[in-house]
Amino acid sequence: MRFHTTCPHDCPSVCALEVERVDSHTIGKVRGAKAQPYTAGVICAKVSRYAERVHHRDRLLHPLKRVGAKGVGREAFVQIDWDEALDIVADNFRRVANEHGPEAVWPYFYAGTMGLVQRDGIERLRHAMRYSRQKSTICVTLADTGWKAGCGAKRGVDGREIAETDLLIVWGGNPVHTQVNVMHHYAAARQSRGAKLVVVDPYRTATAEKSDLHLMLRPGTDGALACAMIHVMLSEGLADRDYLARYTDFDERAERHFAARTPEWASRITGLDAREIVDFARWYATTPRSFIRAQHGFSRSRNGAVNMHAVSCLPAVSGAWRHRGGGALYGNTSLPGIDQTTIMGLDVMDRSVRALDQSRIGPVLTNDPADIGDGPPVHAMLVQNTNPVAVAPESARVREGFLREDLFVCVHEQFMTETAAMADIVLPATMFVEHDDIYTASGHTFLQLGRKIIEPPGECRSNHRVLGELAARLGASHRGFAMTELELIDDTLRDSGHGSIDEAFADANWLDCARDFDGMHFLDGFATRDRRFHFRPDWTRYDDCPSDMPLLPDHYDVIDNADDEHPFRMVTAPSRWFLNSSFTECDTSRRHEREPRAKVHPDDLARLGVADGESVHLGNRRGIVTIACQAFDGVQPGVVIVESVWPNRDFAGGIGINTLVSADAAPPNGGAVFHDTAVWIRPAA
Ligand SMILES: Nc1nc2c(c(=O)[nH]1)N[C@H]1C(S)=C(S)[C@@H](COP(=O)(O)OP(=O)(O)OC[C@H]3O[C@@H](n4cnc5c(=O)[nH]c(N)nc54)[C@H](O)[C@@H]3O)O[C@H]1N2
Ligand SMILES: Nc1nc2c(c(=O)[nH]1)N[C@H]1C(S)=C(S)[C@@H](COP(=O)(O)OP(=O)(O)OC[C@H]3O[C@@H](n4cnc5c(=O)[nH]c(N)nc54)[C@H](O)[C@@H]3O)O[C@H]1N2
Ligand code: SF4
Ligand SMILES: [Mo]
Repeated sequence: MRFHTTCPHDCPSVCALEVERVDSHTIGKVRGAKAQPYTAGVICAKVSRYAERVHHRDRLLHPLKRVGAKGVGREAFVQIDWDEALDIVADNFRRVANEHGPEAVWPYFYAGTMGLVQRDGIERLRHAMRYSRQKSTICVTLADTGWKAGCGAKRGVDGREIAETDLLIVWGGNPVHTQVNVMHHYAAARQSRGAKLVVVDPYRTATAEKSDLHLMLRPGTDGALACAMIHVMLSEGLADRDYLARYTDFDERAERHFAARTPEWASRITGLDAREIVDFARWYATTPRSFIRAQHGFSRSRNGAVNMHAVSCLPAVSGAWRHRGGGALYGNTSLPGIDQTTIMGLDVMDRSVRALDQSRIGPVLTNDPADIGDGPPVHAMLVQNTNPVAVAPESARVREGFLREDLFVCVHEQFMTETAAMADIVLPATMFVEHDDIYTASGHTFLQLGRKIIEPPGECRSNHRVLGELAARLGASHRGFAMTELELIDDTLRDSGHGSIDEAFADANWLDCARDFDGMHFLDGFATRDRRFHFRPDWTRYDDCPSDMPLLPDHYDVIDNADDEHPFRMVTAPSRWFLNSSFTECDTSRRHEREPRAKVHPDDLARLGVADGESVHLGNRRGIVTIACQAFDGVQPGVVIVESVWPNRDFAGGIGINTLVSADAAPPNGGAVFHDTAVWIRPAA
């Protein structure tokens, strides 16, 4: 039997799947569902082998209590039963709240599953108990802030229109690794219309290898490139002046501003040739059907919000928004308009409760005054759907924090991750084929269902069930805890105007929430108050907006620039066979990725006196990481690429790459800066 469901991973593609059920406890093949119009049967290689992950020998099957040292692994734990495990968690949360106040408890989560019920339900427990809030900044905050600054909402052109473009520009993303469907639609455009592909990326990615033009700029300099392109369009009469006047706030001041942002100026900042910038700007401006697929990578810098906004200005200058196959897409997550009040318990949230920054978990757990202030240190945590010991910035501090003896931690997980190994109690979690959920998507317009297909192995329980059991023990009251997953989904769909589950998904396992052409292209107005696109964003609406934020798109020079001591700029881009730290437990993925590697320009290696394949130290004031280097001429000299996220334990001494990444919160609204790190390189010998 084959069942329709949805890939739960933290990936813009959110592919519609068909999963074969062998028996009530076993899945077989996982394929893409051909009939879903965007994902159209295409899925990545990782997920097509998903039976390997579901039926993995290392899956956690029973609740565990730690009796040995923190951070050791499975051998430090003994098996206990569910009631005992949940009682211990509830007792500790109650004890900590009594001694230090409820803000000393910090439920911590992210998007290991993107299902709204299983991912966000932890918020309901948090709000009902007045535990510390989480400001979720590790992934989309910078890009969201930058995109909304101009367009007003997280939506854009329908991804299906990539198949109808003449020029696809993949900006700061590597869809061959991170969202395969972009490439599938592009292949259709190439075949039917001879469409071309341009990639803007600091290194020659697998996507760049398929491109007609690769603009290999320095990391964190996209604002300069975009401004110079605007300069060329304005000064050469290639701008759509009628569009600018009708749909944007473009004015004299903006005109003067861009007049000073010349290709020569941008060349010095980006390391690109001025000629290359001019040629690309002309090509872009003279191709009505030009589609910018703005991804996340170029926003993961201290100036990432400004850079995302600068890039989002391009189709407003060229007028590409007017045309089918033209415009831009960063994400379409807001389209289904989901009301998550019941799932997240927003009706009982108290905004006066402190919010701690997810990406600063290292500083938070080591009691940095900048984060903790006058409040209580964090003394208890429940962690779901995330592996911060591997994925969060400043790993050394994250580790130091989790090692605190006065911190009680419960981790609900599918595997003994490096974070789970730090826990006092580990609870075994279901996978998506073992529970019910609904999914929105950033890369497309569909709301999709994922029903339970098989029984969970061992004693695994869903996030929703665990939260309900904890709520009962802690006395957290909210109607959401009394509902089943399917009831919550049904209720949420009705609250969001989509009818019941059966109504919403009467025809298929997916519901198209796309607007009409004018809506998707903002031709009926942008989502801003005056319905215009804003070249002049209001950054000051964010509390942490510094006074030097540029008023118009620019190169905002707050990045971790190279200097004499740290001559290299490091980007930790996603690898193909891992998804963040997920799949690092799977043999097939590990075999393909082989080992952590630093891609360094051959001229740099020669200067360092290091041969291809030798070990080097990468370092800065946060630590030193040992890693094999690979001679690679697909970067500018002075740039180093480390595809991620390998667990710390795969590096010498257990010191992984995020040791070097800063936990600085990027302006104006926070956000982690994974691709903005200055480092030195030295031979390891
Ligand atoms: N295989 C695989 N798929 C994934 C993931 C994974 O780890 N592996 N992660 C998932 C998640 S959580 C997310 S959020 C998405 C992210 O996927 P994307 O939206 O593709 O974004 P990133 O992966 O952060 O970055 C991708 C590219 O940005 C480039 N980049 C870095 N800095 C700059 C810059 O300053 N300017 C420009 N122009 N480019 C820059 C990097 O070199 C990299 O090639 O992918 C998801 N899918
Ligand atoms: N160096 C570097 N670091 C990065 C990035 C980078 O580009 N470079 N990217 C960053 C980005 S964009 C992101 S989004 C973060 C993501 O980082 P994480 O949110 O930590 O993502 P994963 O590493 O995939 O870990 C998700 C975990 O959730 C568990 N899980 C999955 N489903 C369920 C479930 O239903 N219930 C429970 N209880 N657990 C579940 C999985 O087993 C897995 O261990 O990483 C960031 N870290
Ligand atoms: S491409 Fe992304 S959404 Fe699609 S199957 Fe792979 S991980 Fe899942
Ligand atoms: Mo992410």
